[in-house]
Amino acid sequence: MKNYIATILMSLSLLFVSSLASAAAVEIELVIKDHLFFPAEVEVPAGQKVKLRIINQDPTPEEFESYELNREKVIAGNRQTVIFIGPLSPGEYPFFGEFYPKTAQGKVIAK
Ligand SMILES: [Cu+2]
Repeated sequence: MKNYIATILMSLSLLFVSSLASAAAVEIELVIKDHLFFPAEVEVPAGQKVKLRIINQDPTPEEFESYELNREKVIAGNRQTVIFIGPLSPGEYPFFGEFYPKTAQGKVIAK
């Protein structure tokens, strides 16, 4: 009987952990290199919170900036950061690197 209860408790906790995992935000990587964003077009699921990990591979700092996403954050050279965006309505949300705006351009596309 004790084993039976332990088995039930264990499967319940596994269910709980897996539902937590599926509720966690989607994570997407965005790399800055040579003052460009890779990928320049970032596809994200609409209607969901998204974790955007921004990895600056340049030795110089860059500022991720987007009026449409209402986000701005400085990433030091050779460092990374995380920002949360969304849930977004379907559409396009431009962003740029404020320190190198001529080259560092991209957009989030929510579908
Ligand atoms: Cu700014």
